[in-house]
Amino acid sequence: MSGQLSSQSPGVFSRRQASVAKKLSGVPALVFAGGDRSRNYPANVYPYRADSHFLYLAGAAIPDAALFIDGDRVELFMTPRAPDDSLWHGALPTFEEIRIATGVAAVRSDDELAEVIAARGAQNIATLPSADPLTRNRQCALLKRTWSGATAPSVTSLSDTDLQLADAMIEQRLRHDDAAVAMIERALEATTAAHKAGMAVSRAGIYEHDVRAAMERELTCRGMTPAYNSIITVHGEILHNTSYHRQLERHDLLLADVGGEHEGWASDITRTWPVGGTFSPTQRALYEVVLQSQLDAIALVKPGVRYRDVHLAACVTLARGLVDEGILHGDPEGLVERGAHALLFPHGVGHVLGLDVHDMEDLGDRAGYAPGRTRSEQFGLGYLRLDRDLVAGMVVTIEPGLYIVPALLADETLCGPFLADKTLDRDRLAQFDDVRGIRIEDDVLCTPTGPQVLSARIPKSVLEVEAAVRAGQ
Ligand SMILES: [Mn+2]
Repeated sequence: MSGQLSSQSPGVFSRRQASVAKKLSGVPALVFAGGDRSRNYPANVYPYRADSHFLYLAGAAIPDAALFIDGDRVELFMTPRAPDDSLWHGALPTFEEIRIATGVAAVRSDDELAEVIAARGAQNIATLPSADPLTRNRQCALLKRTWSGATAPSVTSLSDTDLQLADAMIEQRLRHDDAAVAMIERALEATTAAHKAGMAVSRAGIYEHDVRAAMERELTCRGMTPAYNSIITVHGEILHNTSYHRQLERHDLLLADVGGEHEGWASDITRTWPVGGTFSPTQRALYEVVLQSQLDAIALVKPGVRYRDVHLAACVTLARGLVDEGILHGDPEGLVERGAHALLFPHGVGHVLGLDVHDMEDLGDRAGYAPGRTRSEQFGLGYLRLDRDLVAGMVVTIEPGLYIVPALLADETLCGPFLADKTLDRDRLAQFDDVRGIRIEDDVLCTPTGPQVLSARIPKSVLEVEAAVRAGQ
């Protein structure tokens, strides 16, 4: 983020603080910002990114700061400036400037934090384990906890008061306020430019990293960073492919999953386009199958609808398309019940989006799954990250895909039953050998009247995508 403080009105943060404080009903809570992390030696650090719960409540990127919520009073504790700080970092905001921008009652030196904790009793204070191991050690020391290990402890190891804080944050952050939606929309303006630039620059002979440079340039020149490691690859069937060394060929499809982050708020968009500017008949056929699946899923987004049903609807449309193409045989609903579609569409249709790309995944399925709901054990459905009933103000991604993964299709355990009864026609599938991976992803706001596609300006139909690629050739 630009500077340490948010560009948003302080009222945004004081309202959020008051709302979370109310949900805590008097339980004191500490929310840590997290610290710098070293890349290789202590003075060479990764770009600083504050913890998302802290950013949500304070909008400020201040390493090692902590918010203390006690009743309806919220204070911010941070390291006081040293005289030589301005030598390395320039002029920094004063405590009073930070107090005003973050909407808190007071900003205090973190020298005083131990005393404040002692006064309330460390065991009475709710907190959430930081994703940053150094901060977690500090939390443990200050609050007399025993979390250990390299990764954040699972929510099952949290105390009842910690869980009360977790649930307050979940309830608050699942339903975005207008300020949050505005920030996601800002991020999407840059992301829209990035995808158009990526399409326009694509041609045979250049490399994946050339497309990456063109796309991330659009984020950088708007003062943003990528919200996650960009995926830009002609091997879209490798779901988390973050290598960029391959050369583009004329008949390749290029899959780009790239989203900008604005003051911590994320966007998350995938498009797939033909490097040469024209889909082949086989590429086009499967692209249309994924697109129809995505459109059918988006149309279902409205309050009260169970997200798992959105996922299953996307699966049924996809299975129907694959039946029409002769790749699967059977009735689409039955195919989805048996999980046959998952051989080609193995992941969930999306997730919640906010400050985190997978919002609040630091809290595990407690955020993504409604109480009483748990992950399916079926291959495919088990990867679904969200199983809640949608509410107005939620932003979800809708991102079905189709992947031809040789290792999955050769796996006897997964494919055996579908080959034995001729559900899957591998010979027919082999005719689509110029397709490896296709995914189409939009960010969708759930409104009282239905879906609002926040990323609607990014080319998506076959004709729009082809025109956007050809525009640069
Ligand atoms: Mn996504």
